[in-house]
Amino acid sequence: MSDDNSVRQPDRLPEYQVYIGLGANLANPVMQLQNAIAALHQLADSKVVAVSGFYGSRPMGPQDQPDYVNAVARLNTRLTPLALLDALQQIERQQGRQRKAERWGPRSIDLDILLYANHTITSERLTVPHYGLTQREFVLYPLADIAPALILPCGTPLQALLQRVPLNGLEKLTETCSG
Ligand code: ROI
Repeated sequence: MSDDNSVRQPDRLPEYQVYIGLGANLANPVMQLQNAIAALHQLADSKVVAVSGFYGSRPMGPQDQPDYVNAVARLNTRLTPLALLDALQQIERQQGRQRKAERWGPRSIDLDILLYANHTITSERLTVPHYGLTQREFVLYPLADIAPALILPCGTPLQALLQRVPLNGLEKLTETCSG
């Protein structure tokens, strides 16, 4: 019996552009980010197309923890938002991330979906754009490295947010890398 092509689901989802925030402040944070980027390069149905510079940042939240290293990566992906979230959480687990009771405590690696194309997602597991995106210098400045002309889904230009959010000691450690 031959397959009925007319009822098949499309083999491939459309490709979307997504931005992933990376942060770490334990167990050699620079290496944690490098390992996470290497893991992003291995993600199914996805391609890393740009990575911002690495930035040293002061901890947001409890101050009795080490400074962070932060960066942002741009991916083209055919993974759905939840499939992407699952994949990111798997990378976090592989890198020894332990979820502790303390909400804003130190972490070996944090991978957040900042933006998923122009979509707005509000579900139990996922809020996109990421709720901290508009206020966090350690997200906005790395994002501007690789997407200076970005307009958020709400219509606000990234450049307008940068005007409002001071550097707060943010320090560029390495250069941006594209391709
Ligand atoms: N603070 C900084 N500077 N960078 C982070 O990535 C970061 N991540 C967090 C909290 C604990 C909110 N603070 C942070 O999850």
